Amino acid sequence: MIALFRVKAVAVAIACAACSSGSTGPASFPADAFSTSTTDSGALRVELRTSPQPPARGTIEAQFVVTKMADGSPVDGLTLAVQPWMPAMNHGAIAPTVTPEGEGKYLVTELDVFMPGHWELRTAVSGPMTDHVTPAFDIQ
Ligand SMILES: [Cu+2]
Repeated sequence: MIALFRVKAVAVAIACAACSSGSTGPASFPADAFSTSTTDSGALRVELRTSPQPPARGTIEAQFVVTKMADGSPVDGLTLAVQPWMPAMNHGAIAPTVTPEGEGKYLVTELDVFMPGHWELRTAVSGPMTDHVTPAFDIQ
């Protein structure tokens, strides 16, 4: 009976570890943005949050919050194509998956920043409007 209880306790501990890694459950993002960028046209403002934040080497998740520069209203219905890029080394990484979540939020998953250094998220905006934005960060 005691042995069975111990097995259950270990199983619960493993399940919790998986949750907090962010790889299997919904990512949680801090209240404060990691960075704020403006699209090339100047029409949109893009807040970047990452999980973990600050971003760490490996496969991470990110959230873009897109709002109109003019009035701060959220912009839904966009298609965001994110190309991770290391400008200093002239190479990229596999494009992550982008899932619209409403209220101007776009969830970026399977973002594989696999090398230390400076990374750009070269992002093409299409749909109701065409634009471009390049949030960036450094990976230790
Ligand atoms: Cu590199």
